[in-house]
Amino acid sequence: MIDISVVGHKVPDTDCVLSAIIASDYLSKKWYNPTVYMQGELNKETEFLLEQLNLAKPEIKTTFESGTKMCLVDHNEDFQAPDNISDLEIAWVIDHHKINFQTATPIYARVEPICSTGSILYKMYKEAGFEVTKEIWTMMLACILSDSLLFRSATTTKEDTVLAKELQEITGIQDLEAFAMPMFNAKSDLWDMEVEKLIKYDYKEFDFNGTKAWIGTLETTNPGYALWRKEEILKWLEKIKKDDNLDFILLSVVDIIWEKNTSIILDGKETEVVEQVFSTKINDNLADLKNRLSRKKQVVPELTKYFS
Ligand SMILES: [Mn+2]
Repeated sequence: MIDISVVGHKVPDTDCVLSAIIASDYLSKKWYNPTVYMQGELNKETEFLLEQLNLAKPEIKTTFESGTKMCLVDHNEDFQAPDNISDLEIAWVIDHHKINFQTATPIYARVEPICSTGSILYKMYKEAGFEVTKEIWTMMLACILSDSLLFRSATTTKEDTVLAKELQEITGIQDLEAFAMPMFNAKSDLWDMEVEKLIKYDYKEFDFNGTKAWIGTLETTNPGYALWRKEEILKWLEKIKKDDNLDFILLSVVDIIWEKNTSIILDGKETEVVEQVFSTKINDNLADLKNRLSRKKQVVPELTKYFS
Protein backbone atom coordinates (compact mmCIF):
# COMPACT_ATOMS: atom_id res chain seq x y z
CA MET A 1 0.00 0.00 0.00
CA ILE A 2 1.26 3.44 -0.92
CA ASP A 3 0.66 6.39 1.40
CA ILE A 4 -1.03 9.32 -0.30
CA SER A 5 -2.49 12.61 0.96
CA VAL A 6 -5.71 13.77 -0.68
CA VAL A 7 -6.53 17.47 -0.57
CA GLY A 8 -8.79 20.06 -2.19
CA HIS A 9 -8.10 23.73 -2.90
CA LYS A 10 -7.54 26.71 -0.61
CA VAL A 11 -10.73 28.29 0.83
CA PRO A 12 -12.53 24.93 0.77
CA ASP A 13 -16.03 24.50 -0.59
CA THR A 14 -18.40 21.54 -0.61
CA ASP A 15 -17.19 20.04 -3.90
CA CYS A 16 -13.56 20.08 -2.87
CA VAL A 17 -14.02 18.71 0.66
CA LEU A 18 -16.50 15.98 -0.28
CA SER A 19 -14.51 15.08 -3.39
CA ALA A 20 -11.40 14.64 -1.27
CA ILE A 21 -13.30 12.24 0.99
CA ILE A 22 -14.73 10.36 -2.01
CA ALA A 23 -11.37 10.26 -3.82
CA SER A 24 -9.75 8.83 -0.74
CA ASP A 25 -12.35 6.04 -0.66
CA TYR A 26 -11.67 5.42 -4.34
CA LEU A 27 -7.89 5.30 -3.87
CA SER A 28 -8.25 2.97 -0.87
CA LYS A 29 -9.89 0.50 -3.27
CA LYS A 30 -6.81 0.61 -5.46
CA TRP A 31 -3.31 0.25 -4.00
CA TYR A 32 -3.22 3.26 -1.69
CA ASN A 33 -3.42 4.13 1.93
CA PRO A 34 -4.99 7.61 1.71
CA THR A 35 -5.42 10.38 4.27
CA VAL A 36 -7.83 13.27 3.63
CA TYR A 37 -6.95 16.87 4.43
CA MET A 38 -8.42 20.28 3.72
CA GLN A 39 -6.64 23.60 3.41
CA GLY A 40 -8.89 25.73 5.59
CA GLU A 41 -12.06 25.84 7.68
CA LEU A 42 -15.27 24.29 6.37
CA ASN A 43 -17.92 26.64 5.06
CA LYS A 44 -21.35 26.33 6.63
CA GLU A 45 -22.82 24.34 3.78
CA THR A 46 -20.13 21.67 3.97
CA GLU A 47 -20.30 21.63 7.75
CA PHE A 48 -24.06 21.01 7.49
CA LEU A 49 -23.55 18.14 5.01
CA LEU A 50 -20.85 16.44 7.09
CA GLU A 51 -23.15 16.61 10.10
CA GLN A 52 -26.08 15.18 8.13
CA LEU A 53 -23.95 12.34 6.80
CA ASN A 54 -22.27 11.72 10.11
CA LEU A 55 -18.81 12.22 8.68
CA ALA A 56 -15.70 13.44 10.48
CA LYS A 57 -14.14 16.79 9.61
CA PRO A 58 -10.87 16.31 7.72
CA GLU A 59 -7.76 17.74 9.37
CA ILE A 60 -6.59 21.16 8.13
CA LYS A 61 -3.14 21.16 6.57
CA THR A 62 -1.47 23.48 4.06
CA THR A 63 2.14 22.31 4.26
CA PHE A 64 3.18 18.69 3.85
CA GLU A 65 6.37 16.80 4.51
CA SER A 66 8.72 17.08 1.57
CA GLY A 67 8.23 14.27 -0.98
CA THR A 68 4.69 13.40 0.16
CA LYS A 69 2.62 11.76 -2.58
CA MET A 70 -0.41 13.94 -3.26
CA CYS A 71 -3.79 13.57 -4.90
CA LEU A 72 -5.10 17.06 -5.74
CA VAL A 73 -8.85 17.26 -6.17
CA ASP A 74 -10.93 20.16 -7.52
CA HIS A 75 -7.80 22.19 -8.37
CA ASN A 76 -4.46 21.88 -10.11
CA GLU A 77 -2.82 25.30 -10.21
CA ASP A 78 0.03 26.01 -7.79
CA PHE A 79 -1.60 28.95 -6.02
CA GLN A 80 -4.61 26.79 -5.07
CA ALA A 81 -2.44 23.90 -3.95
CA PRO A 82 -0.58 23.34 -0.65
CA ASP A 83 2.05 26.01 0.12
CA ASN A 84 5.07 23.80 -0.52
CA ILE A 85 3.63 22.02 -3.58
CA SER A 86 6.98 22.20 -5.41
CA ASP A 87 8.50 19.92 -2.73
CA LEU A 88 5.67 17.38 -3.02
CA GLU A 89 5.03 14.58 -5.46
CA ILE A 90 1.80 15.09 -7.37
CA ALA A 91 0.61 11.55 -8.12
CA TRP A 92 -3.04 12.21 -8.98
CA VAL A 93 -5.14 15.16 -10.18
CA ILE A 94 -8.93 14.92 -10.37
CA ASP A 95 -10.36 18.26 -11.42
CA HIS A 96 -12.71 20.34 -13.55
CA HIS A 97 -10.76 23.60 -13.87
CA LYS A 98 -8.42 24.85 -16.55
CA ILE A 99 -5.09 23.09 -16.48
CA ASN A 100 -1.93 24.85 -15.41
CA PHE A 101 0.50 22.54 -13.67
CA GLN A 102 3.73 20.69 -14.19
CA THR A 103 5.02 17.49 -12.71
CA ALA A 104 8.43 15.85 -12.54
CA THR A 105 7.05 12.36 -13.13
CA PRO A 106 4.14 10.81 -15.05
CA ILE A 107 0.87 10.99 -13.12
CA TYR A 108 -2.76 9.91 -13.10
CA ALA A 109 -4.88 12.85 -14.22
CA ARG A 110 -8.59 13.03 -14.80
CA VAL A 111 -9.88 16.42 -15.88
CA GLU A 112 -13.24 17.03 -17.49
CA PRO A 113 -15.20 20.22 -18.18
CA ILE A 114 -18.27 19.15 -16.19
CA CYS A 115 -19.89 20.95 -13.27
CA SER A 116 -18.28 19.26 -10.28
CA THR A 117 -15.39 17.06 -9.28
CA GLY A 118 -18.02 14.87 -7.64
CA SER A 119 -19.49 14.20 -11.12
CA ILE A 120 -16.09 13.03 -12.39
CA LEU A 121 -15.63 10.74 -9.39
CA TYR A 122 -19.03 9.23 -10.00
CA LYS A 123 -17.92 8.34 -13.54
CA MET A 124 -14.67 6.90 -12.20
CA TYR A 125 -16.56 4.61 -9.80
CA LYS A 126 -18.89 3.46 -12.54
CA GLU A 127 -15.94 2.63 -14.79
CA ALA A 128 -14.10 0.81 -12.02
CA GLY A 129 -17.20 -1.05 -10.87
CA PHE A 130 -16.29 -0.41 -7.23
CA GLU A 131 -18.82 -0.98 -4.53
CA VAL A 132 -20.11 2.24 -3.03
CA THR A 133 -21.91 3.16 0.17
CA LYS A 134 -25.05 5.28 0.13
CA GLU A 135 -23.12 8.08 1.87
CA ILE A 136 -20.70 8.27 -1.04
CA TRP A 137 -23.47 8.38 -3.66
CA THR A 138 -25.19 11.09 -1.63
CA MET A 139 -21.95 13.07 -1.38
CA MET A 140 -21.53 12.93 -5.16
CA LEU A 141 -25.04 14.26 -5.63
CA ALA A 142 -24.35 17.02 -3.09
CA CYS A 143 -21.21 18.02 -5.04
CA ILE A 144 -23.21 18.37 -8.24
CA LEU A 145 -26.00 20.36 -6.57
CA SER A 146 -23.58 22.61 -4.69
CA ASP A 147 -21.29 23.47 -7.60
CA SER A 148 -24.13 23.81 -10.11
CA LEU A 149 -26.39 25.70 -7.67
CA LEU A 150 -29.12 23.16 -8.40
CA PHE A 151 -28.36 23.32 -12.15
CA ARG A 152 -28.77 27.12 -12.24
CA SER A 153 -25.12 27.88 -12.90
CA ALA A 154 -23.70 28.18 -16.42
CA THR A 155 -21.16 25.51 -15.47
CA THR A 156 -23.91 22.86 -15.58
CA THR A 157 -23.60 20.51 -18.53
CA LYS A 158 -26.16 18.14 -20.03
CA GLU A 159 -24.05 15.29 -18.70
CA ASP A 160 -24.32 16.55 -15.11
CA THR A 161 -28.09 16.50 -15.24
CA VAL A 162 -27.97 12.91 -16.52
CA LEU A 163 -25.51 11.89 -13.80
CA ALA A 164 -27.62 13.60 -11.15
CA LYS A 165 -30.67 11.71 -12.35
CA GLU A 166 -28.81 8.41 -12.04
CA LEU A 167 -27.62 9.37 -8.56
CA GLN A 168 -31.18 10.28 -7.61
CA GLU A 169 -32.29 6.79 -8.56
CA ILE A 170 -29.46 5.13 -6.64
CA THR A 171 -29.95 7.22 -3.49
CA GLY A 172 -33.74 7.38 -3.62
CA ILE A 173 -33.62 11.16 -3.15
CA GLN A 174 -36.64 12.20 -5.17
CA ASP A 175 -36.97 15.89 -4.49
CA LEU A 176 -33.69 17.61 -5.36
CA GLU A 177 -35.01 21.04 -4.42
CA ALA A 178 -35.84 19.75 -0.95
CA PHE A 179 -32.39 18.21 -0.69
CA ALA A 180 -30.50 21.29 -1.90
CA MET A 181 -32.36 24.13 -0.18
CA PRO A 182 -31.21 23.30 3.37
CA MET A 183 -27.64 23.18 2.01
CA PHE A 184 -28.01 26.61 0.43
CA ASN A 185 -29.72 27.99 3.50
CA ALA A 186 -26.94 26.69 5.72
CA LYS A 187 -24.42 28.45 3.48
CA SER A 188 -26.48 31.64 3.56
CA ASP A 189 -26.65 31.88 7.32
CA LEU A 190 -24.29 34.85 7.35
CA TRP A 191 -26.11 37.51 9.32
CA ASP A 192 -23.84 37.32 12.36
CA MET A 193 -20.60 36.75 10.47
CA GLU A 194 -17.83 39.34 10.80
CA VAL A 195 -17.40 41.36 7.62
CA GLU A 196 -13.85 40.18 6.99
CA LYS A 197 -14.92 36.53 7.21
CA LEU A 198 -17.94 37.23 5.04
CA ILE A 199 -15.81 38.76 2.29
CA LYS A 200 -13.31 35.92 2.46
CA TYR A 201 -15.95 33.19 2.53
CA ASP A 202 -15.24 32.07 -1.03
CA TYR A 203 -12.56 33.96 -2.94
CA LYS A 204 -9.96 33.14 -5.51
CA GLU A 205 -6.87 35.02 -6.62
CA PHE A 206 -5.97 35.38 -10.27
CA ASP A 207 -3.08 36.65 -12.29
CA PHE A 208 -4.51 38.35 -15.37
CA ASN A 209 -1.45 38.90 -17.48
CA GLY A 210 0.40 40.57 -14.60
CA THR A 211 -2.69 42.13 -13.01
CA LYS A 212 -3.10 40.63 -9.57
CA ALA A 213 -6.81 40.17 -8.99
CA TRP A 214 -8.99 38.92 -6.17
CA ILE A 215 -12.58 37.84 -6.79
CA GLY A 216 -14.90 36.91 -3.98
CA THR A 217 -18.28 35.25 -4.48
CA LEU A 218 -21.02 35.00 -1.90
CA GLU A 219 -23.65 32.54 -3.01
CA THR A 220 -26.66 33.11 -0.84
CA THR A 221 -30.40 32.75 -0.60
CA ASN A 222 -30.38 36.05 1.27
CA PRO A 223 -28.23 38.72 -0.43
CA GLY A 224 -29.40 41.31 2.09
CA TYR A 225 -27.04 39.90 4.71
CA ALA A 226 -24.15 41.17 2.61
CA LEU A 227 -25.65 44.12 0.76
CA TRP A 228 -26.88 45.81 3.95
CA ARG A 229 -23.25 46.00 5.05
CA LYS A 230 -21.94 47.48 1.81
CA GLU A 231 -20.14 50.48 3.37
CA GLU A 232 -18.24 48.26 5.77
CA ILE A 233 -17.47 45.80 2.96
CA LEU A 234 -16.05 48.58 0.78
CA LYS A 235 -13.66 49.59 3.58
CA TRP A 236 -12.51 45.97 3.91
CA LEU A 237 -12.07 45.58 0.17
CA GLU A 238 -9.79 48.65 0.21
CA LYS A 239 -7.84 47.12 3.09
CA ILE A 240 -7.45 43.66 1.51
CA LYS A 241 -6.39 45.29 -1.76
CA LYS A 242 -3.69 47.27 0.04
CA ASP A 243 -2.53 44.49 2.38
CA ASP A 244 -2.32 41.85 -0.37
CA ASN A 245 -0.83 44.23 -2.92
CA LEU A 246 -3.64 43.64 -5.41
CA ASP A 247 -4.44 45.56 -8.59
CA PHE A 248 -8.08 44.61 -8.76
CA ILE A 249 -10.70 43.39 -6.29
CA LEU A 250 -14.41 42.72 -6.39
CA LEU A 251 -17.04 40.89 -4.39
CA SER A 252 -20.01 39.31 -6.16
CA VAL A 253 -23.12 38.74 -4.09
CA VAL A 254 -24.95 35.98 -5.92
CA ASP A 255 -28.64 35.51 -5.23
CA ILE A 256 -29.20 31.80 -5.81
CA ILE A 257 -32.98 32.00 -5.77
CA TRP A 258 -33.46 34.89 -8.18
CA GLU A 259 -30.30 34.06 -10.13
CA LYS A 260 -28.81 37.53 -9.90
CA ASN A 261 -25.26 38.77 -9.41
CA THR A 262 -24.88 42.13 -7.65
CA SER A 263 -21.21 42.98 -7.29
CA ILE A 264 -19.68 45.44 -4.85
CA ILE A 265 -17.12 47.56 -6.69
CA LEU A 266 -14.54 50.07 -5.44
CA ASP A 267 -14.31 53.54 -7.00
CA GLY A 268 -11.53 54.16 -9.50
CA LYS A 269 -9.94 51.37 -11.49
CA GLU A 270 -12.45 48.68 -10.52
CA THR A 271 -15.41 50.84 -11.54
CA GLU A 272 -13.78 51.72 -14.84
CA VAL A 273 -12.92 48.10 -15.69
CA VAL A 274 -16.24 46.57 -14.64
CA GLU A 275 -18.29 49.19 -16.53
CA GLN A 276 -16.31 48.49 -19.66
CA VAL A 277 -16.04 44.71 -19.44
CA PHE A 278 -19.64 44.02 -18.47
CA SER A 279 -21.21 47.01 -20.28
CA THR A 280 -22.99 48.22 -17.18
CA LYS A 281 -23.31 51.46 -15.18
CA ILE A 282 -22.25 51.35 -11.57
CA ASN A 283 -24.48 53.07 -9.03
CA ASP A 284 -23.41 53.55 -5.42
CA ASN A 285 -20.58 51.02 -5.84
CA LEU A 286 -23.00 48.34 -6.99
CA ALA A 287 -22.83 46.66 -10.38
CA ASP A 288 -25.73 44.68 -11.75
CA LEU A 289 -23.98 41.72 -13.37
CA LYS A 290 -27.32 40.11 -14.24
CA ASN A 291 -27.43 36.31 -14.25
CA ARG A 292 -23.68 35.78 -14.10
CA LEU A 293 -23.77 33.18 -11.32
CA SER A 294 -20.53 31.48 -12.28
CA ARG A 295 -17.21 33.15 -11.48
CA LYS A 296 -15.37 30.50 -13.46
CA LYS A 297 -17.43 30.72 -16.64
CA GLN A 298 -18.98 34.17 -16.69
CA VAL A 299 -16.73 36.55 -14.79
CA VAL A 300 -13.13 35.34 -15.01
CA PRO A 301 -13.03 34.69 -18.80
CA GLU A 302 -14.28 38.23 -19.55
CA LEU A 303 -11.68 39.78 -17.26
CA THR A 304 -8.93 37.53 -18.63
CA LYS A 305 -9.79 38.77 -22.12
CA TYR A 306 -9.80 42.41 -21.01
CA PHE A 307 -6.42 42.27 -19.30
CA SER A 308 -4.65 40.24 -21.99
MN1 LIG B 1 -15.55 22.21 -7.86
